[in-house]
Amino acid sequence: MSGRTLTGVAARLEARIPHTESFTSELRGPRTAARVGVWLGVALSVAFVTGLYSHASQLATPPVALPTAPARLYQVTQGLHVAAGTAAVPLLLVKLWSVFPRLFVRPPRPGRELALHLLERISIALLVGAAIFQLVTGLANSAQWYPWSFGFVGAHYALAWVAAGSLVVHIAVKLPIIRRALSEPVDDVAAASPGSTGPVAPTRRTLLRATWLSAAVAVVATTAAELPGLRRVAVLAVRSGEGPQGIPVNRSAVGAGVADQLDDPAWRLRVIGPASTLELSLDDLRAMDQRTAVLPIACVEGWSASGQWSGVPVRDLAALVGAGSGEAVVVRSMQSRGAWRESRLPANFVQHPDSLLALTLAGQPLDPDHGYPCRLIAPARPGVLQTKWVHELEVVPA
Ligand SMILES: Nc1nc2c(c(=O)[nH]1)N[C@H]1C(S)=C(S)[C@@H](COP(=O)(O)O)O[C@H]1N2
Ligand SMILES: [Mo]
Repeated sequence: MSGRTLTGVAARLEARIPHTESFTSELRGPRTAARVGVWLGVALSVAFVTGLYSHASQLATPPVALPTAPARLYQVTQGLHVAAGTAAVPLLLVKLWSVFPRLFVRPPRPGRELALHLLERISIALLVGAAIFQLVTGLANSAQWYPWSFGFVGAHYALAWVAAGSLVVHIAVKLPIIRRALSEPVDDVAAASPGSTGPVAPTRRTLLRATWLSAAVAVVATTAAELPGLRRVAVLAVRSGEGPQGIPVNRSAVGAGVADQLDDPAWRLRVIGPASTLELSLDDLRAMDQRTAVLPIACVEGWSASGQWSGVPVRDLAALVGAGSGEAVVVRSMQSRGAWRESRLPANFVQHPDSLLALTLAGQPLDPDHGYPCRLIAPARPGVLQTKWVHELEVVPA
């Protein structure tokens, strides 16, 4: 191809790409973008902070001792995480729509200007890419749908830092525009003047109201499952409170491959400690002092449900084998495969009297799907660490 034809092709392409000015809607632009951006920033910040907390809760050894109270702490933070992420979806869509014409700004001539322009574009590409990745993977995860081959936790965590970093840069760069846009009225007075004739175009205020409404609907639809009477409107909540003994089931006994071991009369709980190792039958456990606590199962995927659990405090079992007060306990399931067959109860959680090796739920022996013959249930802890079908406890140094 000759140089001339190339220039011709480029010119024709250039003519087809719209210009920033080709977009004429008055609804787009900084005044919409800044207002939606503020709430998008709030939603992403809430998701980021609660996400860091959730991540720390799931580390084998958290960097600092995490609080064991209130019992609903993780339920609330993870509910906020999922609600904020879901609310961010309509906010992000409107935000992208409002600044979309900026995509077609022609780059300045080579030089310092161009370098700055490219830097700004790259940081926005990172921010938009990371935000979309986080919202899509987060929503898919809460639907328990994994249409990808990478590890969700690692990728979602890493991209959270990319999103947070590029968000800070973006806000810093745009601050002058944001401040000006927020100081201006949402709509020009003329647009809203009642005396004007002709068809009434939607105003920016209408667009913003519709946006807030969508975000609010998203929040209610993800969180209402826990509120009495509102369960039916929680259409986006994956679990709606159904399941044996009133609590949803994440992984069933059949799914975990333990169903045929549950009624084995030879079942014993092994408790391994610094001083001794014990083997306790179900009757031995039933004969110990029982404690009852109302505690939620709060799954990382966003659903949660409270139950009345009874069983033996883990610290009593640990004390039987010579544990002091500063040791952690590793909890192992009879499940032979899967990431959640084992969890570690940090020392401060072991000491909490409501950290139970539960034998009953709502006064009945555990349903096979809830972890019969016994399961771990502890306050302020992600559902994923509430190990079911327990057969071994080991006291380990903190
Ligand atoms: N052994 C074992 N324990 C487990 C799981 C599992 O797959 N295997 N799933 C965990 C997850 S992710 C959650 S949310 C809770 C759910 O408990 P439930 O099914 O009794 O509601 O159990 C946890 N305990
Ligand atoms: Mo879970």
